[in-house]
Amino acid sequence: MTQALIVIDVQNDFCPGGALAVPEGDLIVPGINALMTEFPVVILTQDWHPAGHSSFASEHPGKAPMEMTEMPYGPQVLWPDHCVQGSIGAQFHPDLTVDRADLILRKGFNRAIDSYSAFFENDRTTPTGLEGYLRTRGITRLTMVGLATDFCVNYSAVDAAKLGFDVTVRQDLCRAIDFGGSLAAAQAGMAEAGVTLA
Ligand code: VGL
Ligand code: ZN
Repeated sequence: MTQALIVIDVQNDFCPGGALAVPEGDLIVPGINALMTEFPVVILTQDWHPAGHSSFASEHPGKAPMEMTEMPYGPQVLWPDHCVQGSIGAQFHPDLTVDRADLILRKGFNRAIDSYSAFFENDRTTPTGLEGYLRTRGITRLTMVGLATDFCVNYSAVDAAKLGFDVTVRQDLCRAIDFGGSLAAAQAGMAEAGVTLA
């Protein structure tokens, strides 16, 4: 039974000073680096949007960041422009140990569909390929850390649990955006899906 550590979106734009800064997002970096040494497999995810991505409020006249819109696939939060492909903001936090990663999985590159989860885009059907990668390597247990607890960590953890993986989220090594009760809702949703909240 092989275990993997999945480090979600520890990128400059999600850290203080970034375009979509998560409070204390940078504080988890040393602990994540330390935890990497305990896992045989480390996977990093990277939010990786083309300029003009449909999740950016700037693409929706009259809309401001953190407002909702209706996409063909359902309701979608509109975000400030962030993690644009090739930008400094899309790079990993400079102190994150990236050399330990076997795989760097990019997501959100489809202009028309956002992708919070490392497994499926926000239409909930388009796969990223991560499930196949994990299964073909015989990986059954996942520990997740990173940013943000209530969006990309939450969606990734719930999808993984629904796919049958044994999932633990280390909340001490995550930080949340937490607006409109999103953190409490995410915690309830993860628990309901069978995710272990540690
Ligand atoms: C994320 C909002 C938009 C995340 C990514 O990594 O949690 N949140 N894109
Ligand atoms: Zn994004």
